[in-house]
This record gives sequence, C-alpha cells and structure tokens, in this order.
Amino acid sequence: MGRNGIVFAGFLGSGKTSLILGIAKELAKRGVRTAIVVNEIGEIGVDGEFLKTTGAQTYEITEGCICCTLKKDLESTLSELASNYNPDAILVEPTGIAFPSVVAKVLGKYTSSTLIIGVVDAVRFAKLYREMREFVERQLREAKITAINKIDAIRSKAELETIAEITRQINPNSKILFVSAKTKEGFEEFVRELLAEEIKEEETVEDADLEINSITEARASWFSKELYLKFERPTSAFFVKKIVEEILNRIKGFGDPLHYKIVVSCRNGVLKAGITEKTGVPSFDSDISGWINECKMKVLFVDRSLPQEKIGSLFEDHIFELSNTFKFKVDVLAKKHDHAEVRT
Ligand SMILES: Nc1nc2c(ncn2[C@@H]2O[C@H](COP(=O)(O)OP(=O)(O)O)[C@@H](O)[C@H]2O)c(=O)[nH]1
Ligand SMILES: [Mg+2]
Repeated sequence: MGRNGIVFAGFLGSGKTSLILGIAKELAKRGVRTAIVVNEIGEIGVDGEFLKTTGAQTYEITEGCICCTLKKDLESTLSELASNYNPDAILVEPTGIAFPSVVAKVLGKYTSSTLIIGVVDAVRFAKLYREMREFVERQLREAKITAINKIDAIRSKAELETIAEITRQINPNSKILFVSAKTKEGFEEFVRELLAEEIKEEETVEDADLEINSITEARASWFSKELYLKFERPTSAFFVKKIVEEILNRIKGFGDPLHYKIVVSCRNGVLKAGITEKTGVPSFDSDISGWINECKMKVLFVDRSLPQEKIGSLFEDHIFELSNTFKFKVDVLAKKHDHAEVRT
C-alpha cells in the first residue's frame, strides 16, 4: 500500500475535525499508521489534544501569525512527519481554506495518492449556501467525495436529498455519502470508500489565493486564548462542563457564532464543546468525569458580528465572574509558536 493523503475541505464547524477523529480511530483499529495535520485559526491549536486521543501522530499549524504562510508550514510539517514517523495515511484539515487542491498538491509530494473530501454541514447548508455561495461551490468543485455530515440532526429525507441534489449540480463527478460524525451513521461505508479511493489529483489551481478562507469570506472575527485553571478544591467534572457551557452560551448571547469551541484537558481526559449557530446549543464531542484540581482550557471563538476585542473582553469578564462562583484561579498561558507535534 502506498501512502494515502486525505484533505478535508469544508466550512468552519461543518464537522471536519469530528470526522477525522472517527476515521483516525477506524484506521488505528486496522493497524494503519496515521498522522493528522490540523491548521487552526488563531495562535492556539485548540483541537490537537482532542485529536491526539485517537493515538494518531498529531501536528498543529497555527495561523494568525505573521511568520507563517500555510504553504510553507505545511511543507515543513509534512516533510518532518514523513521522515520521522513514516505514516501510511496523512489526514489534513486546512481550516476552511478556499482552494483545497492547493493543499492537496503540497500533500501529494509526500503521498502516493491524495483525495479531497468536501464536508457539507447538512444543518447549516441552506444558510451557508445562500450567504456564501461562491465559496461553498468552489470547495465542492474540487472534492472527489462529498460527505454530507450531521445527518443525525436532519429528520427529513427529502431535505437531505435536496442538499445532495444541489451538491451534485455543483460537482457531478463527486461521490456523495451521507454520514454522521456524531452517531457514526453511514460511517462504515464512508471509511470503506476512503480506503478504496486511490486517486491522484490532476486538476490543481495554480497560485490560488491561500488568504481566502471561511473567515475572510464570512467577514468574521476570531479570538483565541489558552488558560490554565487551578481550582481551590477538587471540583466535579460536572461543574467544569457547566463552566464551559456557560461561556459558550454567554458569548453566543451577544454574538453570531460561526464556530465557537472550547477544549479542556486534564488528567481525567479531554473535553471538547462547541457551537456553530446562534440558535444552537453547545454540543459536547468528548467528556470528562471525576474530580478535577487543575486543567488547561483552550478557546476559539469565530463570530460574525462581534469584533475581536469585544469577544476578548466578554470572555475575560465572564471567566472572571465564573472564577468567583466556581472558585478557581486563572493564568493565561504564554503563546507558543513552534509548529511542533502536539504534546500534552
Ligand atoms: N449533530 C451533529 N453535530 C456534529 C456532527 N459532526 C460535528 N458536529 C458538531 O459540529 C461542531 C463542529 O465540529 P468540528 O468537527 O469541530 O468542525 P470543523 O470546524 O469542521 O472541524 C461541533 O460542535 C460538533 O459537535 C454530526 O455528525 N452531527
Ligand atoms: Mg476543525
């Protein structure tokens, strides 16, 4: 078997990381050596620790730093992992990038086959398609497989068919699969298809603008931060979950979320929670239990109506209030920027 590379395209919050997590677990079961490369908005890699729980070698490339260009960092990360880890599969999530084929082209230098998967958020498809039609179409046009995700949240078969029909018109050559990263419905077939595909990408966009992404297209702002929380006394995971929920709901109350996410990691495990719509409620992708003395908290808020400073001040005010209620001390962790493999 050669080395397979898979690029996950798709709008912010459509479920790319969740799908990668599920696939990495499946590949691990099959004994496939897997590496994951995620490219994050902001200076903090939020999902790395969450993804690392699959056992796959995980690398984060963070953006929002002037020393970075995605292409350069992707090259150096891939070259490092190819020689140090020699994986059979490399799963890449370039956060909301407009031209996945550019990423596939770079990836192709280190793999024998590359495949682009367009991830569609079934819940928000109509809204995103209405508001960012060109962006959505551009991404889907480059996909060999279109994964219509979050089918667990859609009750009507007709609605899913309509989404499929629109994506089919955008790209008649793409294979359409219905999946749920949450309930794993349709997942078996999805993984089977991924492993069966052996496609060398031919069409690539030369000199495409890597600055165009979900954030710029939606004219959104982002705020990210990494904190260290130390509780005065052992605190139930239930309350830590409550804190996370409170923060997400509070900021949502003021803003218009495209994707908010919070990852809490501690000795008990990793908790990830997120929200992708103003009308939505926080969803929990992984959980922790037991008693907690201290934890690391990484947050990323991508919002369409609040400027960065406003998100920052709302977050800071609220965490201060919560620290009084739930009795914890907060330290802001220094920003790291070493493009390194994720370590806990
Ligand atoms: N209901 C449902 N929610 C999902 C599914 N996949 C992802 N989500 C939620 O969508 C949000 C964004 O997921 P994430 O994987 O972080 O999206 P990404 O930005 O594309 O990487 C999270 O809050 C997930 O809980 C799914 O299949 N069903
Ligand atoms: Mg993600």
